[in-house]
Amino acid sequence: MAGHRLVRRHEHNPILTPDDVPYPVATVHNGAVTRHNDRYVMLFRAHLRNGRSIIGMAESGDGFNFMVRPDPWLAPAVDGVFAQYEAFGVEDPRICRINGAYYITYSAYSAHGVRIALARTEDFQHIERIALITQADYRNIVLFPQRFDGRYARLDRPHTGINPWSIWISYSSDLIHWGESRRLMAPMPYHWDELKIGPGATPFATDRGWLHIFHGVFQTMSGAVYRLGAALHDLDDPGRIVAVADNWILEPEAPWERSGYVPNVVFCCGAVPEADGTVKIYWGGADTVMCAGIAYIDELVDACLQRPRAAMPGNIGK
Ligand code: BMA
Repeated sequence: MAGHRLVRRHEHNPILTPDDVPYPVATVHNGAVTRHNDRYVMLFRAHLRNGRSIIGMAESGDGFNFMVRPDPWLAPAVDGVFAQYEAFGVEDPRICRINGAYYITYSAYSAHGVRIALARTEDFQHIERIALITQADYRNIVLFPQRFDGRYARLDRPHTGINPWSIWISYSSDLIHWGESRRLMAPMPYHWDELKIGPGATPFATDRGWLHIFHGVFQTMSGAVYRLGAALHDLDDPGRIVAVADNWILEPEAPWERSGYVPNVVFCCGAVPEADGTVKIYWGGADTVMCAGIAYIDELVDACLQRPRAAMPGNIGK
């Protein structure tokens, strides 16, 4: 269908810009969103004007019109082990609701590299930092919102110098100690995601599997292009991939996605499935603004099932 887009952009994109933030920031991007008490809560990343990031919070009644809280929600810790590992900033949060509490995984940057920290809140007022749950160098961790055979599962993205950056799965009985890690999905050579892929939004359940919106990167002569893709994981065993959509589901098209702090980037940290069969998808545009759109969940599932590609393309392991 001419002009058909799986993800329909909201008419008032960008839904947040640095001007909407009541403290000085250069960007407002890579926001995670969840529903809390019939409202939508967004935790976003913002670059301060020294180039380091904090996490801010915004709230909305309809999931599109957000008001930003007057102060940052999470700034680098000033004491203890977190201070040592967050000194360069906190980035790219994801939110996962488990048993009535919200667990936030975010990137902690420091001279030691980038690792993932886990925090917990029940009301978005009080934040408890729990633990650093990876060593360096990891980014982009999404938790599944339930246990599988008694164990939590996460998708993660270690950095690697040998094979292209890929999506792995790891398991834990307490959300703190993780293991049994296994590589699950790899970039497809000469494809839109050939340089690297990484977890995006917290996966949500559909009748055909967990739907996971991830990002993929392609290197061009004028820099990298970040797009979004979709994958389905088995409902009972998220370590089994049902299908990965061959085509991307969203690419930088709007002016604020094509130019900004980092050009040609759509980067997703959150999606909220709705009872009417749609999902609200949130992404950072050019690492500068927040954008939103909706998709029909069935269409995303069909994109995976009807035109799948290998999860682990052939040249892996050479
Ligand atoms: C990644 C991360 C993201 C960012 C993206 C595009 O490596 O730094 O936070 O959105 O690059 O610049």
